Amino acid sequence: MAEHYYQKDIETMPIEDMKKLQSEKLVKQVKHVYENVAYYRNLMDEKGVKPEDIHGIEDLHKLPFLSKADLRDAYPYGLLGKPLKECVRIHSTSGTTGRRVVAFYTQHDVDLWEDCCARAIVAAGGTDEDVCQVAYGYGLFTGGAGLHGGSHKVGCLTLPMSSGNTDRQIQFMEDLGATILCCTPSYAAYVGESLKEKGYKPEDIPLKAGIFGAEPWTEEMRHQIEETLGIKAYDIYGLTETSGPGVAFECSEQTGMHINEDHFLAEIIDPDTGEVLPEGEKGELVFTSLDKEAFPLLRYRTRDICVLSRKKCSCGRTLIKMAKPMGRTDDMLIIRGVNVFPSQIETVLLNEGYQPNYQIIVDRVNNTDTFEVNVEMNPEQFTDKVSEILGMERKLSDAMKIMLGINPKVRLVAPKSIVRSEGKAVRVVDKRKLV
Ligand code: DLL
Repeated sequence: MAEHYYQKDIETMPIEDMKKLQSEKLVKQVKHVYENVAYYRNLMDEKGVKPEDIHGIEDLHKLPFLSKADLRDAYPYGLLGKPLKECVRIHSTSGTTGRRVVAFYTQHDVDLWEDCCARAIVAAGGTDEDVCQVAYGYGLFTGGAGLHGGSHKVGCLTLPMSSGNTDRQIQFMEDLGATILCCTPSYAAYVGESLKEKGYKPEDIPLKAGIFGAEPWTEEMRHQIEETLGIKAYDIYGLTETSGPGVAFECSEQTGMHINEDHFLAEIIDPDTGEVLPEGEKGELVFTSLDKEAFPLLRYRTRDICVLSRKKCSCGRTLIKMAKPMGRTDDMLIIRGVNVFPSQIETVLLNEGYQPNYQIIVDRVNNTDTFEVNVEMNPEQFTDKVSEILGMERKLSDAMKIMLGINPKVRLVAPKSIVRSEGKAVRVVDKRKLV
């Protein structure tokens, strides 16, 4: 199959030209941020760096990092690069005020984000002849809106399904002839299993490709999804802080994701020292958004562990590639595509009058994440009446759903029954083998 591109000039640009473009954009962006974002200006002043010190990407290392802690300090408007009047959208991750990321977009930012997603769809073989079923969540989560916008740009007939209601997904898929499915890999696997259970064979549905991301997934899972759905499964990466999906996307070679480096400049650093590591070394992925206006994060530490590679790609794209993320430097879990921090569970427990004695147990059964939280009752809460316990469990699970966006199965256990560890408490038992 001949390779197609959404923005060929950019996607196949000679590397030296790309570096020149990045340098020009970086100089402008640093000036924009220094002049408009007091929070980052202070960080630059503290480090003794002025916009005039940044002549190109070779000076990137002089700039200070931003981390999730900075997002917390600056919440909600402290990192805004444009007046709110010029912003047209927000997206957000779940969480308490401290953990919640609220990203702002101008129309220009939405446009460039949708271009990135359009590049991913075209790289997966999408054209204006395709029917693109978007089964990522719509709403504050970036998955639905991002792929939806990209699908429009490519000119696909877009099915804005959002996540869940698998019977309806399958019915639309069949009746409207969806050819591209966009959702989390675990949901794709679940849809595949459901189709199989209903007696469908891969050739009974016209799907040809899937664009799956937002959570870690293995090569084994890719093969399984490709087999059950009869498609080619492409990875897509992104995070709310940088816009959402489409920061990087897979091509036909399926050996890592091309980073849209005309918009997002990537570095790998040693997470302990902050030192920039040479290409090919494993470390923390850091992104600088080169032309976003409203939420222009410079040197943002993603906490994702990754490797970059400039090896020539058979698809003809020259954009640098990132490997599948290989873990995180913090304790964030991704459960059914939703980011979960143990501290969020702790906050709910304290709000609901429990002690923070709990254990999170995550597993993957039939390609779907299971999510259980065992919580100790206080001696004064202790009861052996089953109906009371069930009511208390439901109340806690509902409170967690409000905080996280997903419902864990909460199990109340007797006081002092969760094993105490002598060192760090073992808060999370993750039985999935994702990397
Ligand atoms: O997950 C954006 C997204 C939506 C990406 C749809 C792809 C598809 P957040 O909820 O902010 O944004 O979560 C970002 O998810 O730092 C990674 O740890 C993880 N992640 C995202 N894509 C992948 C992937 C969206 N393809 C966090 N493989 C990131 C592994 C991924 N991890």
